[in-house]
Amino acid sequence: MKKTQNISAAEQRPPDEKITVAGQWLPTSEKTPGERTLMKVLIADDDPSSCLLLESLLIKWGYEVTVAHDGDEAWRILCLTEHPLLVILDWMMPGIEGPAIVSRLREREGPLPHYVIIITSKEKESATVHALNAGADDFVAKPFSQCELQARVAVGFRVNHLHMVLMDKMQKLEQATETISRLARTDELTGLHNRRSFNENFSLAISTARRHNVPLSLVSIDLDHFKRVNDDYGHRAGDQVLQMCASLLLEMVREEDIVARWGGEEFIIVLLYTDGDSAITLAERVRSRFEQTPAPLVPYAITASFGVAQFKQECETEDALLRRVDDALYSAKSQGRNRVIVAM
Ligand code: GH3
Ligand code: MG
Ligand code: MG
Repeated sequence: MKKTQNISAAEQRPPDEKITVAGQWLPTSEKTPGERTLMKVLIADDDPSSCLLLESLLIKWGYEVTVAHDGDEAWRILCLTEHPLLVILDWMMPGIEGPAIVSRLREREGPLPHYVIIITSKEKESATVHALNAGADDFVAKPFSQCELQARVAVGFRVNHLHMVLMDKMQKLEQATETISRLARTDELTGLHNRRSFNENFSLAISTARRHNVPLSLVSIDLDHFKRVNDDYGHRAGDQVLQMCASLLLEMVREEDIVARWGGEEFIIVLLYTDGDSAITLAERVRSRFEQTPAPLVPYAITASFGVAQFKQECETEDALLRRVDDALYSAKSQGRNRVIVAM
């Protein structure tokens, strides 16, 4: 004889889940704050006895109930910042009627939509159609079966729960995208803008300078004899020097200036609203600060060479400006390092 497996529903359940009083599958025995929010239900019904019955049933099933005795009161409650997302509305009430409340709700739904059950003694098929077309999620005719109503309210809870899970995942996805986007633009060692971010910001700054006819200058920086630091004191010492230089640069510029790691031991600063003379002053201040700041793990201060160039609005391309500032930097190197040279 074929052996049949007779497993009860309880045995089939995953071990870490349980059925709550609302008949819902929920992870673990404790509800999260979000799930507790979802257990809040608004009942709007002008018939006192029907209202009382609904309220006592829902409380018995584990929900937290708010009651409104007419449509206007229901709408006022639904306009409060913290209000139930599960809504049971009588069709005909003084003030705004059930279907009209649903229509209003649907017009202003946010990421967590309401689940609305319309409940009424109107039994015609057209009433169901009207309620659903107005935006209701479900329709229950009076007198209702308690089991059926419990199951239908539980569906509402489940749908709202799914919306909440989805919203949570979307928020996490947005945060992850933001983090990835930030990392893609940041130099890992120094936290400065990387080359990609520099390119974007540089182009934007050049456009602004052209459009508004405001000055823009570049300062290009290359640490002197940096290879020796690595060779003599190790790569870790070299990394720490780079981090120290980045911190000094950030300390010395304005918030709106763009400081980027151009590559290796080279940095570049975009100074919008800054003419060549002011850029020279800044470069000279930085040069002097580097010279006077003891480097970590290295027994001497690290110096740097600087090229400075002011953007020629009328005629210059981005590449031409970069070439000029680079040439100035090379001149600083060839003239003995630890100096600021202005581009021709
Ligand atoms: P100069 O004064 O002519 O600029 O000489 P330099 O030694 O600074 O220039 P060179 O181009 O010969 O060497 C640059 C060195 O920078 C070599 C490379 O190993 C080092 N470097 C580049 N990136 C990093 C980094 O991320 N960490 C460390 N520790 N060193 C780096
Ligand atoms: Mg270099
Ligand atoms: Mg160098």
